[in-house]
Amino acid sequence: MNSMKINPEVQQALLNNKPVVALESTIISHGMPYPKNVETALRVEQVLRDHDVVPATIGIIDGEPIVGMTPEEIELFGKTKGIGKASRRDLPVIYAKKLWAATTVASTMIIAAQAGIEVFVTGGIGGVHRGAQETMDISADLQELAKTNVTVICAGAKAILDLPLTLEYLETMGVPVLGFQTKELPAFYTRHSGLKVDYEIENYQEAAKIILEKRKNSLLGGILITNPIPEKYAMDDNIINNAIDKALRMADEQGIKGKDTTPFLLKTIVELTGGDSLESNIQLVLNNALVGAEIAKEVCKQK
Ligand code: PSU
Ligand code: MN
Repeated sequence: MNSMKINPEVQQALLNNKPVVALESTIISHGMPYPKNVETALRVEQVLRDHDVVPATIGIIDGEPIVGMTPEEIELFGKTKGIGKASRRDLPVIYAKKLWAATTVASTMIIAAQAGIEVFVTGGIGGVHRGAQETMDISADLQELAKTNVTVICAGAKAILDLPLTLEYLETMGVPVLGFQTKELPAFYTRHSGLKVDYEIENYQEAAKIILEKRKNSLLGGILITNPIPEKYAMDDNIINNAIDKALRMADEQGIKGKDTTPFLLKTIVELTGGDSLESNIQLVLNNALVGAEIAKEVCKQK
């Protein structure tokens, strides 16, 4: 296999069954504007450290996966224009051409699993896009959850996606969708989608038990744990839904397609909400880090 650069602190933790949480870099390079992207990435790492968990931000530099980027590398990923967005299909090309690339949920899962990291914290996952009946735009994140052994903690999926179809797809793919202290699938910027998750989990211990049962019984694939944004940071339903509808119309008019769709929608929604959606986005990621840290610790404890 390709060589991989595992940060010594991460390596040490993994060897000693100490908790490590993986973090993605597409959220840095393509999910938020500079400098908030870098600030947020470093704050998320600090939340993990404050809970005695080692952060491992993942990205690709000169064709080599980095597991545990340095603050300097995070800064570069946040401000350098032209860093690509690599999902599963891009990896062999990025490796062969020795390119830099930010990793999506799918490719971060692949690299995390290769490094031996079970828990991965992010904001939102990709899913089935609205209109996918025509466009076939379904994020590779969903297929990855079906086959790669990593638990992803997110704030649900954004309403830029078709949430009912995203849940159907995950069901077909055999991915457990769990609600952390909720029965309802959270919708990223808001706590409510009107859709049910498969199961509610009540605490960290229960989450770790489910993860370990899945591994013990060789039930391949990921687990999706959805954690609602704290009420005080949630957006007003009308405001966010209007912004989402408008952003979707703009994407359509401007012919935005493929891997550009998600970054375009996120950026446009930030503009349309005067930055409010960015603040919600930051807060929900920090909140996911809290929950992810405790779950990672429980997994180590119960192992
Ligand atoms: N959702 C967000 N912020 C993000 C992404 C999703 O709120 O930055 C990124 C993640 O890296 C995710 C990717 O894996 O977008 C999905 O892109 P696509 O829909 O092209 O698969
Ligand atoms: Mn897509």
